[in-house]
Amino acid sequence: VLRAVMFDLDGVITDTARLHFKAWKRLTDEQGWSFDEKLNENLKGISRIGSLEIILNYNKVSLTPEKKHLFAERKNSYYNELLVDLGPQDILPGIQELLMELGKKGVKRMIASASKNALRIINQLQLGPIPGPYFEGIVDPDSVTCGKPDPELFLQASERANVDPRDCIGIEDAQAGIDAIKAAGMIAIGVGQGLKHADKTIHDTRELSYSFLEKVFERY
Ligand code: G16
Ligand code: MG
Repeated sequence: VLRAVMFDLDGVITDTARLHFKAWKRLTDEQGWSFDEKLNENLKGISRIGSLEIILNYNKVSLTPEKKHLFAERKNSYYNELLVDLGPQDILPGIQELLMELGKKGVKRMIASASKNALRIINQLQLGPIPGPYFEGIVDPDSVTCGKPDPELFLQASERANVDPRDCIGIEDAQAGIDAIKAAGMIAIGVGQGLKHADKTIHDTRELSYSFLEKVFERY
């Protein structure tokens, strides 16, 4: 039976991908590195430092670990400036209703995000505290050695929820995330286009509901 749902944050609960894009764009413009929306797609679900490495590779730039750390920090300060205006109006449609419905049905709700800003974002969206009315738990990305597409983040989420991965659905907007969910042995729902290996793909978060998730779960 369906006992827990693992939520990705960026792209599923709120659309912060555009803010990540703006922050990376500011940094890369300053440095004269190329960066565009297409490359940004490859950064979805990837850690901050991993994202920087993808950008550096693309530009054939090599840096010392210290420099990398510095640039990653700078991107994060730009990103944090953009987060100031984020509020409940930025929760993607249908998500709050889904969270409430799952809570009533006794299905656990976990956050499985690669973002170190996840708690701040959840609080700004007024979906906190954790544990609280909307979420039972969250994985600390600092405690994860291998990021998405490795299953570790999702496996930690199921451990924390004390639920077998086979009784979980993961919801993701990134290919790395879908791959991570499948590697964890969970059912994967993809939000967006061109996602491979998802058990079900939707175009809009409005399509999500308890009965929809149950149907997807029963089918697999
Ligand atoms: C998110 C984004 C990624 C971002 C990563 C780390 O993951 O999709 O683009 O690079 O978090 O974010 P931060 O710099 O805030 O630690 P997710 O897993 O929520 O989609
Ligand atoms: Mg995401």
